[in-house]
Amino acid sequence: MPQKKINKTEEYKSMRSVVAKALGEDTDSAVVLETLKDFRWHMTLYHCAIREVQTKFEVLDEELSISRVRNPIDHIESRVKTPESIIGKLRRGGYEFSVKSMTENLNDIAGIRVICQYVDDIYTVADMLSKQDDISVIKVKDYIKNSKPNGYRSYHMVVEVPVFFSERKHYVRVEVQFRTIAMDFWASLEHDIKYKKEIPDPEVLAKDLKECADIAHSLDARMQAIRDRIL
Ligand code: 0O2
Repeated sequence: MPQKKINKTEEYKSMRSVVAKALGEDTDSAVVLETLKDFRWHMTLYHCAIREVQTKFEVLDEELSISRVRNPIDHIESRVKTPESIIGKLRRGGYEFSVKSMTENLNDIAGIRVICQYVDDIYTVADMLSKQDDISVIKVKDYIKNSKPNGYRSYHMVVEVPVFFSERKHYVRVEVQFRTIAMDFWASLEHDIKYKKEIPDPEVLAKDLKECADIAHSLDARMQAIRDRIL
């Protein structure tokens, strides 16, 4: 999920046509312009919320690097979902497209991925974040303890964080995915394959991927055990 520099004019034009299409209206219609204004404001909120949560992780990583003499977080990635992807996910869930519907029904418009070295680091960092008094944990899905049938492992947390503006503060939801390097390696390949149209022998591939997920899981466990022996 690397953040890339975006041309603001191009971004505005593209957002306007995507919103108009979703509403079934002309790009100049009043309802499109009004929705667009609100939509853009919310996108700003999501970007700001990501910055706040990312800073929290960077601070925790610094703190733990002193007490543990190593950094538990390998790296952090983030992204705000694109308008197309927001509209697509609302449709798939059977929801209408409106700014209210998107803020109420989607938890992962702002997403942060925290890649840790070891499984224990995931639980330590997640626990430290959830104890911060300006963070509310909305939902947790532990796909490490309960992996998905395809082999997917990750620890998902939806948090709500306050974003302060001059007039008032806004509470914004951010989805955090915690993974080890091995889990992330697997998930990236599986994600790429999911979007491929023509896959030869899909059953064989799914079986191979599941086996790789189990190997990655056992590698994580062994690496953790070695690490624990030398501490
Ligand atoms: P993308 O392109 O990564 O953004 P929720 O409404 O939160 O309860 P949801 O959204 O299905 O339900 O949440 P869940 O199950 O926590 O999974 C959301 C995200 O986790 C996905 O986002 C993926 O990023 C990741 N994920 C979940 N399952 C898998 C999987 O089997 N393989 C891989 N590679 N990633 C997975 P998106 O929006 O689907 O995709």
